[in-house]
Amino acid sequence: SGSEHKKVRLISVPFWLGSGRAGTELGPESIIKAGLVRKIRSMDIHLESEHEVDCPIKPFSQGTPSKIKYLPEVMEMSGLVGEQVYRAAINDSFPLILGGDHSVAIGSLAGLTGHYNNLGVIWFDAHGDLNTEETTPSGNLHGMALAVAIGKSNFKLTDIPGAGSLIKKENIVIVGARDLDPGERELIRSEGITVFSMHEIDRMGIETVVKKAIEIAGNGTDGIHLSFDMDCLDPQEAAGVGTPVPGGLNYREAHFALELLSESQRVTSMDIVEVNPLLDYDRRTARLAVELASSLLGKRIL
Ligand code: 5AB
Ligand code: MN
Ligand code: MN
Ligand code: MN
Repeated sequence: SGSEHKKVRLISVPFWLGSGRAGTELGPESIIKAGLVRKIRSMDIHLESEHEVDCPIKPFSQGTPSKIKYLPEVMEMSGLVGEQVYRAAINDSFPLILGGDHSVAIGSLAGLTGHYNNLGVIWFDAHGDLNTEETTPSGNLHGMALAVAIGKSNFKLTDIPGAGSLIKKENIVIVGARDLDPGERELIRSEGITVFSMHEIDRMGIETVVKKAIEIAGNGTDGIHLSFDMDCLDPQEAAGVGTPVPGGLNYREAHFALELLSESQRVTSMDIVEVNPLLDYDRRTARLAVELASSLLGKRIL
């Protein structure tokens, strides 16, 4: 296994209900239109299949008012995504999951933990996605996905049928953070979660940060999932995301990070999430998503 898999399975998840803002359900189609399939086919990779998950697009949980928005829909989506991701993983294919908002990663991790005994996670994001039911300022599940994964919220990864164990906090690494809520900061401190914020990237450089991230997520694990929220990038590079935050990764840092991850041959799956085509007027964010995915899958300049 490793990132230079011969076989890739593309799993599209047109879903927005975890973000409370429509648009990301158009993400997979937009990334494919920007050339993802063409690009993968031009590389030395077998694109085994493309699968679109039939997830809820219209809310069905209205009338059950709760602080957390669309929990039943997110749970249904996660079960369906998990099934597809699990099937790809047991077939030794590299699951490439196209979101959708970042709650889609709950589905990816459900499927992956069904297959891997001990999965590490590298989470590129401007945000921590570590809110719980108690700390969320928005009620949006995409801001809780990592807390769900490590079992710190009431809703847990293991509530999804087919999920294996929770992700160990020792094996998760957040890269690119610059907008954390007070409750997230508190959780990071109390749980000792590794965060390489933009401050650490400025200080140490992206190469050192990525190498350390691979060490931590790879320590004693049998796979590393890369969850890539496009808002980790600076809004000048990727304006087409729902929650842009200034001061993010630049074009070259992002490319180099994914080339290093590819070289490591440790990454066994990837999600690309939070592309919102309604805000991506020139499709530049979708095109950048294509480039970054191909770097991770082994594209090189020479
Ligand atoms: B994303 C915020 N922390 O919880 C919250 O894009 C934003 O998946 C979450 O990183 C952003 O609502 C979630 C304020
Ligand atoms: Mn493998
Ligand atoms: Mn996120
Ligand atoms: Mn984010």
